[in-house]
Amino acid sequence: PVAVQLKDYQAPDYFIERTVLDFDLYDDHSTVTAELTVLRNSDKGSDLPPLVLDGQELELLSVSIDGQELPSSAYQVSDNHLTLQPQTKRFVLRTQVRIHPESNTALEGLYRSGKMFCTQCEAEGFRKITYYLDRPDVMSAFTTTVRADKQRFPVLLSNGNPVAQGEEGARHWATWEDPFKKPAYLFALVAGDLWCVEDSFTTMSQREVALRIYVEPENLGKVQHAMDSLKKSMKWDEEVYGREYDLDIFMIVAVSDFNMGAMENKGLNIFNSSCVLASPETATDAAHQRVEAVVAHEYFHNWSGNRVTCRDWFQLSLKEGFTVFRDAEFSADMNSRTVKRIEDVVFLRTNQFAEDAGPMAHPIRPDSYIEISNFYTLTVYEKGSEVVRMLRTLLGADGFRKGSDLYFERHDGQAVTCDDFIKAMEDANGADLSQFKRWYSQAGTPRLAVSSYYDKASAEYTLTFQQSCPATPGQSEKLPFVIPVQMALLSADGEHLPLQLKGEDSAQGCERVLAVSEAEQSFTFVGIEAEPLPSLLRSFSAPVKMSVEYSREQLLALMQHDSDGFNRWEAAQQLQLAILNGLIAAVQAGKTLKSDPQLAEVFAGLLADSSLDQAMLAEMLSLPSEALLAELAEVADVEAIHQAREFLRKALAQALYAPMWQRYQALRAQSREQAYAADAEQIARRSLQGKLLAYLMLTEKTEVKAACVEQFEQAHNMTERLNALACLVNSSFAAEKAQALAQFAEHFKDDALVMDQWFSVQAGSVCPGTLNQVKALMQHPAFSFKNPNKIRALIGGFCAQNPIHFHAADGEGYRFLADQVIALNALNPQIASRLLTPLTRWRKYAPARQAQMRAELERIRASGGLSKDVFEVVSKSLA
Ligand code: DPP
Ligand code: ZN
Repeated sequence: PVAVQLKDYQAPDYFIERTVLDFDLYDDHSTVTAELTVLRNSDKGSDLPPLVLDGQELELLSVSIDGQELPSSAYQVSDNHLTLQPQTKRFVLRTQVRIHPESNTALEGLYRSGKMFCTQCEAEGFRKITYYLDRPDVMSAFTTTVRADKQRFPVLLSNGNPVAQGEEGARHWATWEDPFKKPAYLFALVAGDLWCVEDSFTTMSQREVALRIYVEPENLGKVQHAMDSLKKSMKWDEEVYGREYDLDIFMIVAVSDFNMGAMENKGLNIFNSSCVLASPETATDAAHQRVEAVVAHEYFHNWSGNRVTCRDWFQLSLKEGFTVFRDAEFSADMNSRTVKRIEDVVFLRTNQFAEDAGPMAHPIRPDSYIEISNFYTLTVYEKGSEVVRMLRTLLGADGFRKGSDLYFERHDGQAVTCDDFIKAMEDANGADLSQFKRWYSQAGTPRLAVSSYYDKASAEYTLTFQQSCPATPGQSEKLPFVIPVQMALLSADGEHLPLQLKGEDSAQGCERVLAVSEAEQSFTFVGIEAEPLPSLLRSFSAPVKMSVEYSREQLLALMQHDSDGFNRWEAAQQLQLAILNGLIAAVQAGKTLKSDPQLAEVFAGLLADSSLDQAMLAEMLSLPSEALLAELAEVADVEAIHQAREFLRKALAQALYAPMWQRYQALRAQSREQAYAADAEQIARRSLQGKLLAYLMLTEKTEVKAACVEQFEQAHNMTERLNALACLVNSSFAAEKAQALAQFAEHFKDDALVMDQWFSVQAGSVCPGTLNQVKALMQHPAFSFKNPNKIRALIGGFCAQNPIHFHAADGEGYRFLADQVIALNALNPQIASRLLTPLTRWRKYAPARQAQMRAELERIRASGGLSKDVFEVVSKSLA
């Protein structure tokens, strides 16, 4: 396989003005007729080069131009292309192909999910449907007719508005027209026996939009939350970005077999059912919040992605980074802003920082790829969102809005680049972002070391920042980034001091943003009467690893007084990290572990503080995960990390038993009395309750066990039930564990999404024998190797969420993962490649583990018949 390079980009030789599609769907094959109005790209000359259409796994039945059937000598067909020689600069090309959705296990293009037909075309799935110029800078108006059996497929959907329908014996058809030009990756089709919940939304210009969420009939009771989320998203995008919806109808369809979370096809979003369906009895609070966020994300793409799309796939972060930022701000506005920020930063630090430090590291705008599906990454999405957030921090909320208005206005209907986005931000603000753009081209997580100097005599306080960035594949040297450091200075009694930089006439508020742009740079504040305590990188204003030497007393002061909620939490994290690192070192030195009374004291204070928001309290009581500790370590010592963290958890549970038990009981009592709502206050309460129960269960006290069983059996919602189940599964109470698992499976055996949770709870168990249990569960009737959600829940759950067992010293975990990747490679390359991630991190571990992990990567490489997806990840990991 060869790599595609950004520098080789060329505009297309031809455009497709109009696309008229006709689908005839049958159980053993389908035929697709495409009539493309093709036009020479006049910018590229008046000659007529060959027309090279993309196409894969298509059986070509006929080709004609302007109504004349072509003899087979007039075109060439290869594995990936149909090539022919145009005679005029504008013509209608008609092709007919036969395809096999019924045997499409890669879930790319047109495929069957259960009884229905559906599509997934991003990034390059459309070429598995018909011959086409399958690239995002070719935008076309689509008219689509779908024909199928009337009884079994009563609902026939495609993008845009419905314009005609009819019947032909046992079959029927429907025609849809999408007036907005779009690239083929936004095409969608659905046919099935679906029911819908209908609602409507009145836009800011008083247009009535019909909203429909289609599901299989048994799921009708689980769509209200998604519908509410959709209406909130539509309103939010009008208020915050001035963006109005444009078609008369907006549809969402829930599909059980889906490689990703969801897809923003114009007017017809197709969703993984896990990102639409939610009810109190079957979905946790986290699942409810995920539905809200993903519905918003896909809806927001209507502008950031669809109306303005990407010129080529190197620009993926143009739509994804921006849209993740938009959905994060939406979620922050709907829920607790600080908690949302904490969750996102924990996720970024644990997973994206690891990606940025590994063999697949790439800038948010990559320079090359072998398989674009491999670049739907945390870097492109989450770091991409952080880059957009930094722009807003640097330009201010108003400046950022001016920039986004200009971007949408200037580029509506176009396929553009990240440079165009930055240019709009520059032009709207008269700003120069040329150095800032290094965030788009340089990979790796920058390091920011901070030191301070206080001069009592002159009342000056100087902060000095030194930035650097480690080498990443293909990039040994990095130039300095622009790093916005949002900051404040606290006095000894917790006051936030006015901030006046040397040379300024007056102070400019008590919080400001320092733009660090040099390798080493100092900022001197004047009028500082006593040495202050700096609060830096507030709200995590840049995706960097910052190091500041804080004493424990200073961390405690920040925890108490910092007006930035994120930094209060961050101070607690830093304290916990310091203690955990001490314990890890003690394990490694073979010393007996001693508990540190300070953290218990701090936690006791937090528990006693009734003014503290419960969600914040839950976050502050959460120790850094084993995965985060591994990422932060030079060499990740899996066992030492696990032992140290478990020791600390138990020590805290014992030291704080009384206040935790009391608080837990009070929270549980409140839960019993109140009907479930997925609102911020209740979510906060259940989150804290869950944290406390997990600590309390470590004491193995009988009264806690009984409470846990009670919560498992009596809870009226999945959050409490699943929290209790997870506690039992990770405990040594074998009888209760077995009974709870059996009871749960019996009750929910027909609900696929709930069974996913049942699989993943067991896959994450710290108890001995988990790998064997996972292998046994692969034979469970509710498991399917063809369903991505099942693979993610059970196999992914074990390999990515269970470090102590995945990294078992005998190498069985690695062997297991390699076996699954080899088996999945032929079936579903995208999922196979994604599953591989934990093995790509081999450099993080000690030599013995490195050798075992590499050996498994090599075994995969040698297994033959590798998809481009798996080949790229394996070969880059071994390079
Ligand atoms: N574009 C999808 C998303 O919204 C992924 N296929 O992330
Ligand atoms: Zn997206």
